[in-house]
Amino acid sequence: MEMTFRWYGTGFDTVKLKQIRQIPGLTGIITTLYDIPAGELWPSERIRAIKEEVEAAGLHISGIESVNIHDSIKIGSPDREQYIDNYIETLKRLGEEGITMVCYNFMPVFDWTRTELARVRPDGSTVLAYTQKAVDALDPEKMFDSIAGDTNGMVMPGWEPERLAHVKELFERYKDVDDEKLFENLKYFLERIMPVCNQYDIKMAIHPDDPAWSVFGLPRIIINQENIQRMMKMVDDPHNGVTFCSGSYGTNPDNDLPGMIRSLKGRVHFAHVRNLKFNSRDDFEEAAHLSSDGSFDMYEIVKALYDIGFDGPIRPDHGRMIWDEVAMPGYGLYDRALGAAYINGLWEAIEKSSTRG
Ligand SMILES: [Mn+2]
Repeated sequence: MEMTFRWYGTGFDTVKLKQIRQIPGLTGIITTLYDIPAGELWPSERIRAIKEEVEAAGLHISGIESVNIHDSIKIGSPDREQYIDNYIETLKRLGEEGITMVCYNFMPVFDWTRTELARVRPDGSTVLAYTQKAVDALDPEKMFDSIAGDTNGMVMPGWEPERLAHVKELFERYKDVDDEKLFENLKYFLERIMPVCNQYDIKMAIHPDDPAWSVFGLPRIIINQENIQRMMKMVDDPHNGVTFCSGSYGTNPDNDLPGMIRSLKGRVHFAHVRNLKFNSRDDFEEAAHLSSDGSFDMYEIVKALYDIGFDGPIRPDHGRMIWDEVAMPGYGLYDRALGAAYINGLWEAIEKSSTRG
């Protein structure tokens, strides 16, 4: 594995590359062109510029999170062709710059969903949290307004105000899209992009839906082992792979996280490792990465990645807001740096105990 860190780019992220460079054992950056709307072509010069900026800081780009998928591709409307063509051309331009891991998701309308962005934990840190009750009581059109006040002035990934101004129309466009249709549209998209992925050896890594069930009646398919195996088989190419995100699959306590990882040997191209604390089945909050702070056995998760020979980028995921940091919720420097150090420690211990017998 290679330890990496998500960075939104100069002007969008409060964290600086020179700070990331000082996290021990961390060499890779996961980034994106944050201001380019889903569906638009990525300019080659912008790709080159961000690559040079990252390399000038003594790091390198290990992958993109994300190249977002236009709603027309997920809905399967006739205008999807132009957006798929753009996607293919963007992948080609990334491949030409030697960037060969691309994370994306296939969630309708909303990206990840949380009902609180700053729940206070007993130690005074604040975290993202989810309560089903709050979602059930909410009008989806108000979802954006309900969290907008908590973002520390930052635009949250997947929650761009321009797009969400049209939530009502979007819901209307998705009204005939059920799970089967969404699978079909995903298959169509993957089949169209596989040739360019093979040409440049680009590994596509689908991010799970978060939370891993339907919200607001919208279909959600990347939620469990059965569905993800169906997806791997329907386009059976090693370039069709996954981002294994423990915090997203783990929102459903029925998901056996280490077992899922083992079932995906050879198809895990990117790993997000984080912990959640369940207060009840319908209420969870994000925790420190350490096993004892949450509900997951982080050792077993990292061990499963080690055992399948995972050699892709791994990153700490959402961190708590600690030490008075002001940053995009989940994406401060301090707690994610602690997370990276902890995962590195687990990995070293697992590796040494395996090889020293
Ligand atoms: Mn994730």
